[in-house]
Amino acid sequence: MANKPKDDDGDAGVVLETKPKTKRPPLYKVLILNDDYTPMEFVVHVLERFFGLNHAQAFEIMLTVHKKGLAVVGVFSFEVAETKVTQVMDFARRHQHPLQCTMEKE
Ligand code: TYC
Repeated sequence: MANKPKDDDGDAGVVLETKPKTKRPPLYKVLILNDDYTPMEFVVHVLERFFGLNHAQAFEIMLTVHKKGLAVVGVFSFEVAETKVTQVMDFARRHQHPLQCTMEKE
């Protein structure tokens, strides 16, 4: 019988271990856009109601949007960001304000 070398498993040293794939899911920024018609108090209310901001934080972000044109109001998973955008857009439409809310991959 042939004398097979004991430690030759035939894999010629193939590296089988790979880096564990632990890619985090992408995050999405939710943005509020300025317009000329939506009342400031309405925007402040939206930021308190849907983004859990206190009155001072909400007022500050509203003013940033008013002056700069837009601001990021939060960063969320895709599903949560999409829900926030829908909630804000529905709420604004129901109150007949043209407020716009969008999301953008971070
Ligand atoms: N520019 C609006 C006004 O003067 C106020 C406003 C702020 C509107 C922020 C939208 O996202 C907005 N009444």
